Amino acid sequence: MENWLTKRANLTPDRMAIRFGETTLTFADMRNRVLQIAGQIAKHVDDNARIALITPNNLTGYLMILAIQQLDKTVVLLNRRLSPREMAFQLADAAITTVLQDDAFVGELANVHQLNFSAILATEAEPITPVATFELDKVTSIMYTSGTTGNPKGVMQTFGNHFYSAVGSALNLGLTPNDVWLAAVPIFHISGLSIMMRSLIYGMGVVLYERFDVERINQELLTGQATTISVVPVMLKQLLAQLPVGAVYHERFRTMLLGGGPTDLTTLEKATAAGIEIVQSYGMTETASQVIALDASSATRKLGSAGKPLFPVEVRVQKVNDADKVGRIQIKSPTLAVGYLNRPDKYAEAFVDGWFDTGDMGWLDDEGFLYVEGREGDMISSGGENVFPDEIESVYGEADAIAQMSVVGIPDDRWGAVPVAFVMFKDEQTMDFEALRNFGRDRLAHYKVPVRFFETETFPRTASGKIQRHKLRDQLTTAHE
Ligand code: S0N
Ligand code: AMP
Ligand code: MG
Ligand code: MG
Repeated sequence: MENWLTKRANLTPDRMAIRFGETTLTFADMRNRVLQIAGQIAKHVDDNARIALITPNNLTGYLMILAIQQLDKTVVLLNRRLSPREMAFQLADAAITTVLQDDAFVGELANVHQLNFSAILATEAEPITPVATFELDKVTSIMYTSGTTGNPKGVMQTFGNHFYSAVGSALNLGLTPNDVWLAAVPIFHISGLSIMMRSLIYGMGVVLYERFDVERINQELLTGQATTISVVPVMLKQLLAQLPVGAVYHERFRTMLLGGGPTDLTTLEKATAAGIEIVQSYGMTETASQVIALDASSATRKLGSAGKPLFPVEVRVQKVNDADKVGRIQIKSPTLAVGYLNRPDKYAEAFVDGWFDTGDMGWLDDEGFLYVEGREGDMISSGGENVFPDEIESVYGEADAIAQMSVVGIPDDRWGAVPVAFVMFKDEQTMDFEALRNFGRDRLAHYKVPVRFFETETFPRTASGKIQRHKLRDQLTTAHE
């Protein structure tokens, strides 16, 4: 396909492309800014450079992603909340040479050239020829995803993945020339990057938010400045909690796309009263965003369901026994990432008879609606960020005083769920709360650090010796800190 930015700037040059704070760019403006930045980046990197980006949702970071595309390079998007040590693994795994970073990022990263945005923007641009075509099989973005075991894996997303994802979304949600999508979900996650790609493909405006500023975002939606917003469940709850009594979102507002987890009846009813149509969805980094969606009209009748597969997508549930209700959720979709970087073995293992196994469990009702019943490995979703107990336990296993740790998720008013830890110390050794907390915060993204630690002398185990996390969770009422 022709370069999407070139194509878009030719088709609808005067349409709004992005608003960030006080700045608004049309698609023609955006192309000019992006080509300028691409020329500035080119001055600093050679043809063999492998680029990663660390940025919050700001205009420069957004344009940087588009500029890297213009240079025909793949971008590795780092979760800005990761610890430097977690980033170091991803940088080494992806053989990154150059990190383009927002000036607010202060971490020192070994073996890479760190370039601040301000330094790039102060450079005299080199003339560049933007790439002519966006080949659908070209890997354009890589995002790391953690799993139950082993190191995080780099998910390789192609232009074709993003294209089919945008088309599948539009065929479900519809599309009007006045659509504007508010992006407060991170552009380093597929929730946010997919909005950027839809914008180019649809010719749709984006309103970009750096912080999840609940009050201002509600104002945008009450006054119809955006027609669509992507949220995770905790964002939806906060928006509703801070809505003035009786306030109703503007009639131009069409859809709130909810991903990352389901919602409950009370929240749905509150949303309906505020004129908010919620489209619940299921998707993952590997599927380049939503692949299953539930319209607002079926939300009450199919409470707890994530919906039906989008037009380009097929879903099946693979059960161990025919009599089982729940099985493994498996997907076929042109949006499916083409591999895990350097891990063809892990990618191959994820397929069963040509179906991609998501690692999630669920069931299909007789009308084909999918219900997600949780994920293997007791994954915790804290504010839409995935937390894997095994990963936390393994990092704390490096502490001298710790003999054994087991992490479970507990409900939390602010984040939906948070990790807590049961810890067994070695003889005569111990660590207090501060020491345990700091040990984690030095090594892990802060949202992964257990919020409470319970000392224990034994762990409930299966006959084969595996710790039974569900029993630990049940014990929480009797445990002491
Ligand atoms: C909820 C968010 C916005 C909270 O961030 P906020 O309020 O900006 O926090 P900060 O000011 O940065 O930090 C303040 C303190 O809070 C801690 N903290 C931040 N986030 C979390 C968290 N999630 N859990 C626990 N603690 C957190 C900070 O660490 C800080 O504390 P200190 O100072 O001690 O460090 C933010 O978390 C957020 O943006 N969450 C959403 C992430 C997300 O988008 N997840 C989805 C990932 N999945 C996918 O992308 C696939 C599904 C998908 O594509 C999709 C998903 C949703 C909607 C649509 C789609 C789609 O299909 O298109
Ligand atoms: P990520 O790996 O960050 O892309 O997050 C994707 C994971 O979030 C999925 O594999 C699921 O475990 C979870 N998830 C996404 N959507 C839903 C949903 N609607 N209900 C339950 N879990 C979900
Ligand atoms: Mg350095
Ligand atoms: Mg994942």
